[in-house]
Amino acid sequence: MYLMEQTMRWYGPKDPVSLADIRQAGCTGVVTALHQIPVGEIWPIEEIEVRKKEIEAAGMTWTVIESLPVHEDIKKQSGDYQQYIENYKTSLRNVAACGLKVVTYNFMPILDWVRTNPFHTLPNGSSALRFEKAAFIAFDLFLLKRPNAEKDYTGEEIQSAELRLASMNEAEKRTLYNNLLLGLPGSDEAFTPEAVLSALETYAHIDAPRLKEHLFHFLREVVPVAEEVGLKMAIHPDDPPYSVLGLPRIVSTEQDARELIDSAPSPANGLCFCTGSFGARADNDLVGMLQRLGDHVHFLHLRNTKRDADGNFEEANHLDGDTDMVAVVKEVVHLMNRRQISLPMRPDHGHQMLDDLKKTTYPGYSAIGRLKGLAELRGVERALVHGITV
Ligand code: DNO
Repeated sequence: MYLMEQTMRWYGPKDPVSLADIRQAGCTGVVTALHQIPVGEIWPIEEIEVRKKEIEAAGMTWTVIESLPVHEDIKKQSGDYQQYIENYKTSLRNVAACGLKVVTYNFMPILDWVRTNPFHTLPNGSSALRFEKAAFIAFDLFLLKRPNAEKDYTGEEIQSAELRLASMNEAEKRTLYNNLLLGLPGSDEAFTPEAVLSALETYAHIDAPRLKEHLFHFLREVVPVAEEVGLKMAIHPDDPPYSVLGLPRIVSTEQDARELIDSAPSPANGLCFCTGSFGARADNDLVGMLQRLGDHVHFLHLRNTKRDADGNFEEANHLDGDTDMVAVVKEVVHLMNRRQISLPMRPDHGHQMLDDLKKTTYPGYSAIGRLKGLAELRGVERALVHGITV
């Protein structure tokens, strides 16, 4: 029987969650990146080796790279994008030379994941990441003041956003602002409003079909290199899986995933199957996606979300929420045993709870909540493998 390889994300030596913590959680693998290298620059073999040895000295292996980020110029096909693609290829060759196997990346313009509140207190006192639609629209229209933003919303949505803004005091507005401009995970930088507006402006002429063409071009360039050196590319879906701030988002549905795989057919061209991101859309059938696209799944992010009728969602316990996680894990077990491989998984995010409520960690990446999620997920898997499906 093939079981999932248990891993956790580690943000490197500055992460308050240590490699020893990750090992004690029961992980054999670590998911990390060379966060110190500016996006677009080549990852040198020496630095990859240093990080790899550090993880091995802690008794684990560096299983997956998350992320080898794609430079904005590649997404826009502007500036030096051809050079950045060449650099990307060199980095792929370097990580493969060091024995790494899976590379996660995303193609979301400017912003990665977006939440309105990374510290939403749940009834039991723990805290979860939450996306509140009215607050997000209030931010877009009245705090960021994105030109023409009102065209992206219905009259009803604008009205709810006005009411939501009126309910906030100045401190709450500032907090909302800062939450939304937290920046990419792994970076401490926040974007200034001017920087966001001018970055958004650079995408004014890029709609979804055009961004797809840019992604497909990138894949046609890098996938053959990945295949040659024995790497699997795993694209992370959009989070949330729809357009934000007027930006196109093109990895949100099964159709999107199918198109990107077909654009550069190869076993090396695949997905990071993030149940939390795909699952935030009611029209994504996660089990069906695993059945139909399973050969291209190279890495799993297991996480659950709970949506409501107003378009809000929050991160639920790993086994609760809208995704039937037991059904997903069952399908993953079938998939791994059909393919005769063990897929790396990580419990994606976790509630901030217990002692972690006093600590500052990367939002979503405290130790105890992730450990709880991991323990529940491996329990489900073990029970399924033993044929106990009460
Ligand atoms: C959020 C993460 C994402 C992911 C990137 C991959 O918690 O799942 O930030 O790492 O999108 O490139």
